[in-house]
Amino acid sequence: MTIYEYPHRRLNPLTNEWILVSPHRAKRPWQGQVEDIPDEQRPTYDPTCYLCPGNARVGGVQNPKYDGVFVFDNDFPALLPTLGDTSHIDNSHPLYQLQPERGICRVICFSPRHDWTLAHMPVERIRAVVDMWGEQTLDLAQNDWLTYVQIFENKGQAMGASNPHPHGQIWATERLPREVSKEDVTQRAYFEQHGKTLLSEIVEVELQQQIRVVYENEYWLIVVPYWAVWPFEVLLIAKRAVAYLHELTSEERDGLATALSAITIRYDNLFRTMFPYSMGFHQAPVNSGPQPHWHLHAHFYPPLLRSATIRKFMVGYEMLGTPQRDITPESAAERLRELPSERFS
Ligand code: H2U
Ligand code: ZN
Repeated sequence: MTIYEYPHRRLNPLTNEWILVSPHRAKRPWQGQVEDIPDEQRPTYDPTCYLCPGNARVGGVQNPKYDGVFVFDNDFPALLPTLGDTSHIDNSHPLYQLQPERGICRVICFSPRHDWTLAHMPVERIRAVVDMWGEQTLDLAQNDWLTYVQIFENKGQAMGASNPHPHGQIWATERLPREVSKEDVTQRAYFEQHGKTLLSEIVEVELQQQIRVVYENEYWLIVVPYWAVWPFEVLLIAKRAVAYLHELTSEERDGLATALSAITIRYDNLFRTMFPYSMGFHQAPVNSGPQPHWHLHAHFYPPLLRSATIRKFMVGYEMLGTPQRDITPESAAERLRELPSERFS
């Protein structure tokens, strides 16, 4: 057996953290039953949904009868743009440190159609979402005290989404979030040493090796990263080393919409279900000077392992030791790559 079939560690160069791969465990009999859970039947409009056009939200504000993409300030924001009374802050003990954190939280409805997800949406409609993500980044960056615009989507109950209506969130913060901060350090170090972005090198190697490629078009590459933790985790990388969503050309935006459609459809086809995940973009910090080391990408973290109902839990050793996976990233990529490009129905 080669080392690829033996327990080994792999380095995530974006976070500089190791993960554990235990490929031999995947030899446990693959129950493999693809549970055929029929698509949950949802109406195109749900009068009780707080995100559907024309409906009242929890706080009482009424949504407009929007037709495309609709953004509003989160009625229950995790961050506030104003600073509270900071006079009681006592950071005199080095082990008890506190920083006030300001921010702005928004919700973005991808479509008026209650029954759709990105996997159902026509590419032109996804393109409108891509445009809005860019617009929101620029708009939020007008606040010079914000340094980061985090765009993300929680999809499906398994990932804690509060509502099936297709939507995502945007949290913009005064400081860099933890994951972004790790990627900032590693990408900067790589750029300083090699004069090109870390992810341009990854794109080059992945295109050469092909074994982890799930999908590719002229402008975007989707791979199961070498260091993936979640069974069907993917990384969506811009082929050009662009730093921000709003810097994408029109062709790159179309390419991104097509790539998002391609991966979400394959995900749904994998277990013939509305495939849950958390996804989000990592773009460069805003209001922070030139960022030549930053390379735009998105992470998809889906929890499912073997079927629509069997998920991977990040517990035990993962919480206390190191994240671990059974099936190799290469075999996950192969399965995803071979799925049909049209959504099952
Ligand atoms: P999630 O499904 O990812 O939790 O996102 C839904 C967000 O929508 C959540 O942050 C907000 C919640 O605070 N929300 C409103 O702002 N208004 C509402 O009427 C319902 C939900
Ligand atoms: Zn709805």
